[in-house]
Amino acid sequence: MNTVHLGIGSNQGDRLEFIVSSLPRLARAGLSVRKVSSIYETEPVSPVPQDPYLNCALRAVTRLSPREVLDRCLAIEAAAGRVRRQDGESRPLDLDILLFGQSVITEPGLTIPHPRMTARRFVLTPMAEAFPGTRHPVSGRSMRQLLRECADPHQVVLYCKAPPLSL
Ligand code: PH2
Ligand code: MG
Ligand code: MG
Repeated sequence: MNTVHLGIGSNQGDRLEFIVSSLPRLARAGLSVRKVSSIYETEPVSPVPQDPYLNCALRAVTRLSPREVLDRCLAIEAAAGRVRRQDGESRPLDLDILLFGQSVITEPGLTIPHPRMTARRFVLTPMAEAFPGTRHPVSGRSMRQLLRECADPHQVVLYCKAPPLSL
């Protein structure tokens, strides 16, 4: 079994519902969700104006490979009505692989750890809350340390407690 950390985001439609309903879908896809952070409302990090996001992070265990996890995340995003036109645009659901154990992977379409996670407060705040001691495999720094060192000025505010894990 491998441990995977995902970041979840939504800034379209019923954001909370998109996030909460992705949890049983992940479970059915072979990702056994063990812990979910609180949900935060976050200022969009984007060159074009867009609506605020809800973001959270979770830990799951899985027998799937990193590529299989990616494919299943993309399928769940598509089922939520996500249409990919360009990078960084608004989306009902975004499921990003942040960490896959201590693996470092650079393949077409699949970069782990997520290349922008250490620069983003909307990723590090939920990660540091739920998984403070988890270490980044390249820098060796914990999520707590990375958040303390993060210079991202975009606002991140607690929105609601972790959704219940009825699995
Ligand atoms: N995702 C992006 C781009 N910008 N900003 C916030 N606040 N939250 C996100 O999840 C997010 C973003 C691309 O995936
Ligand atoms: Mg993303
Ligand atoms: Mg994504």
